[in-house]
Amino acid sequence: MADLFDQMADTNRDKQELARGALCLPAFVLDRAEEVIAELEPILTQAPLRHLITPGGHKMSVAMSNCGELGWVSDRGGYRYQELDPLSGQAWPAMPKLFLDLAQQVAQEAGYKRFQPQACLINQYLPGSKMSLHQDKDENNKSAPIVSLSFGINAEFLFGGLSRGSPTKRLTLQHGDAVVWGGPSRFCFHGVQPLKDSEHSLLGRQRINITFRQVY
Ligand code: MD3
Ligand code: FE
Repeated sequence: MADLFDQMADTNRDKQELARGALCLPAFVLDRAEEVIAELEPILTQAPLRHLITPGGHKMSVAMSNCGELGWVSDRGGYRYQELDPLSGQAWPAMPKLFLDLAQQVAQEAGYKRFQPQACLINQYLPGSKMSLHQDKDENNKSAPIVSLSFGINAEFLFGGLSRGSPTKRLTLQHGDAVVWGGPSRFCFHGVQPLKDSEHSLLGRQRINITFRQVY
């Protein structure tokens, strides 16, 4: 029963600065969610979601794919951005204009006027999937922000400071939420708690997070 409330878009949450440079825009892309989800279908047919292997040899519980000129990948050799999907040997699917428009609108809200992401990483969480505390450091451009859009069931997001041991704060990311991570927050440690089972009316029992990255 709680699920029915969980998946309801809570549009009364306020825009808030989570940390210096980190702006949360609740429900900012809610009215475009169905279009975003429709755009994902052909992308994920061409470049299917897959569980990448970390450099340490662990299989990630989050399934990933990409669209755009560059895609983020991980294997025994390390983390990197590359032009070709290692599964197909082909270029990643193009980034839909809608995705770029939304990412730039979100960045603009936080004062970034020239956000030009080359990569869009698509993360799929099923119940139990998690992402351990980490920093995003694989982008050559260290001044551009990262924009994140969440869809489907709620996630408990954790973010800390610039060292792994800094205290962490929690935030529920809901369907349609946007967050921009720039300035001093760009290198904050962050992660996602194991996804609690629930059901969303558009996406079923999953969460999709898409992040936009200006690699160079
Ligand atoms: C804070 N993804 O793909 S999105 C990732 O929900 C990643 O799938 C999470 O962390 C997810 O690397 C979190 C929000 C996010 C994205 C990038 C950040 C928060 C961030 C970069 C710096 C600080
Ligand atoms: Fe991250």
